[in-house]
Amino acid sequence: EGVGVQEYTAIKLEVKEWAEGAKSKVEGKIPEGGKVYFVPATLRPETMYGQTCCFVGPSIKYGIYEVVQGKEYYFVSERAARNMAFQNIFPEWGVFPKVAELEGSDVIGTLVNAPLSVQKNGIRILPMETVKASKGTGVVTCVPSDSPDDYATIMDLVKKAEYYKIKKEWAEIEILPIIETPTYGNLTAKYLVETMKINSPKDAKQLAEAKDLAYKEGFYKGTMVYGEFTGKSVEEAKPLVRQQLIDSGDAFAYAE
Ligand code: A2H
Repeated sequence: EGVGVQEYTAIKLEVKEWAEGAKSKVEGKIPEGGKVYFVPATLRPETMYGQTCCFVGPSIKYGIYEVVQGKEYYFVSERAARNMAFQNIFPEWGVFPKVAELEGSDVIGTLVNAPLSVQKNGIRILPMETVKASKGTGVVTCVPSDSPDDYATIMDLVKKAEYYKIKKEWAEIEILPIIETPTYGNLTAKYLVETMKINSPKDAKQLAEAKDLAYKEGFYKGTMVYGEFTGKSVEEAKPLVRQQLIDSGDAFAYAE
């Protein structure tokens, strides 16, 4: 990854209903009125309108960490919680109080509210086997219009819903065009995955190439076709959407 600092936007997806497998591990750990958020780290805040689900690594260990006593809790990897504790995200420098421990597989099916997403009834937590424990928060929000990894994972989840023990309709959600690009149209990820004949989310080499193409085309040539900044270039819209999410309390800056 080189020597640079990666400036992520950490998005707060509030839990509305825990999956069965999570209930016993969360029960009694969060006081009445306490809110728990799944916190994906993204480099593409301007795409958040198109969130259709949120991914965790099924065998990754996560914690629920107390950020505001009795009130606000984040579901992230321990590594991310530690980093956040040195970025003034927790009240006490270097301290990240853990109230519960879960595996990704425990939370599959949990219903969360995703800021800006057109899915106003919420989106589901789903498994993504290629999530890296060593990057970001270990939580990845899914935008299948613009992320080839997300698109390939969704196609696989829909195809093998039974194997993944999920409801097909949790994954099979209409894909919203957010960004128009001259070369790939308005569903960049779908276009690239199909034309490059990527058949699996584990097709790492081709997905890395697709990700690179999608990112460059989107950032330098993309125009917003959804939301408040429709008509603006992605380059212009990105910091505006990010600031809006931060100002509304739905996101915060996270670096590593
Ligand atoms: B991005 P970089 Cl629309 N494991 O957000 C695997 N992938 C992870 C991750 C982890 N632990 N943490 C974050 N990511 C994903 C949106 C998006 C993203 C779009 C298009 C491209 C894209 C919606 N998913 O990423 O290695 C997150 O997905 C491709 C650049 O730090 C995050 O941004 O450069 C991105 O990878 C961070 O990747």
